[in-house]
Amino acid sequence: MNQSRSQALFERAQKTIPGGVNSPVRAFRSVGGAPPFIVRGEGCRIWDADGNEYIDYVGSWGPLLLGHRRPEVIEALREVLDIGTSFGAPTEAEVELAELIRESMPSMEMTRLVSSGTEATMSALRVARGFTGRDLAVKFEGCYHGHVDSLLVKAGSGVATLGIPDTAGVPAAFADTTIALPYNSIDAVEQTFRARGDRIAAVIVEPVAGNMGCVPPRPGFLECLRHETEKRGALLIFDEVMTGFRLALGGAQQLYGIRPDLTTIGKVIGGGLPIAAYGGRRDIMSQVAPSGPIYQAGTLSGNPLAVRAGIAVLRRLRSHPEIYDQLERRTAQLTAAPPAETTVNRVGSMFTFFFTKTAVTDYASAKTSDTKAFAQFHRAMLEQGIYLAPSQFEAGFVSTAHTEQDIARTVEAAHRAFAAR
Ligand code: HOZ
Repeated sequence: MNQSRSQALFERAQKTIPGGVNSPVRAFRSVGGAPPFIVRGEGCRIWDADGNEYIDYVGSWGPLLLGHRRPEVIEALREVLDIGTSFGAPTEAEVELAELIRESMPSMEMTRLVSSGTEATMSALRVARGFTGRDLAVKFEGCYHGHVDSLLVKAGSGVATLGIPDTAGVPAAFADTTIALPYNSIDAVEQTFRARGDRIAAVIVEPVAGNMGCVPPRPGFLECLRHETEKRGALLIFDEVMTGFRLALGGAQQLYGIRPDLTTIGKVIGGGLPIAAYGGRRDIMSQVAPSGPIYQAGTLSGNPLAVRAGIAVLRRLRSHPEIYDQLERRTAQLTAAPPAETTVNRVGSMFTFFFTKTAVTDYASAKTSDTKAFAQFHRAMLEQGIYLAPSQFEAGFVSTAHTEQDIARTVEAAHRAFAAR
């Protein structure tokens, strides 16, 4: 496989960009080699600077549920280019998007648009603290909620991939406001609420974890979070940046029938443009400035390009509910026959092959994976034109653009890659 152009670009990039990338997870550190520098995408395919073609299961780390260059999204963007790309003033499209979000995810009675998932979780947490007058937040080990200072404690995603124990630059006082518990541990949650329930502002959780690989909630776990928070006057925040509109139109909260107080969304809602949002109960969101005292702002919040892309995606999803059955079938086909030495986790169109025989239910069990074996598998897949997230601690994503043939080709490649190890 020729990667000479990507190699050269990576070397050049490292002179002016830390690690040569604008987000650590892109660096291929845990699998080795230079990351392919991407020049183009179409449907479920991407091409790199050396002309290599890949079937893409990263999908820009989740946003591309409808694939690259979905015609409705491109058309919406073209329309915006004719009228102006940023005003820093309200537009009708923002109202339409907030209404579409509320219709799709009824717990989001009010929504504030922001530009990234990190902004959404940071803001939701601030709102929870402002609303409850309490400081502590419960999060779960291996979950990742963006690079919010206090939420980088025991975080998944790039923090897990790079094995960074305590992120430099996070003041101890901030980290001390976070209680990190094992994912799926009902006992730990109950015990923590018994001991400190009156000081906890919020529990923030990925209702299906995607940042330690894909880890579903065990039966009763989300229900326990709902029950304990309600009983103790804390807020339940579902971080649905990854799962929102992906697992169902109404996200994981629809799938599992739990109504959180606040929700963060991102990724799919932008169809590949930078947008995210937080929202939830009207009485809570009414406390956000200018209607209330909790301040949060953003020059590019509600940016017209991103908003119109979001409207195009939501309209498509709302008018084609069969999309979710298709995603379910395709991803089931992809994960149907995992080799004996792996454990596969899947929820809807999110999946991970863990290189361990242990059932993966939390961060500790995810870490039993043989990451060297994963790296070999990853390289073998890349060389066969299959582009997977370059880390054991990330989820894979199937899009509506993946055909049965694409999946069959991927399964064959996976069998060869497993056999070659
Ligand atoms: N949540 C994404 C990966 N798990 C973020 C992508 C990034 O960090 O660049």
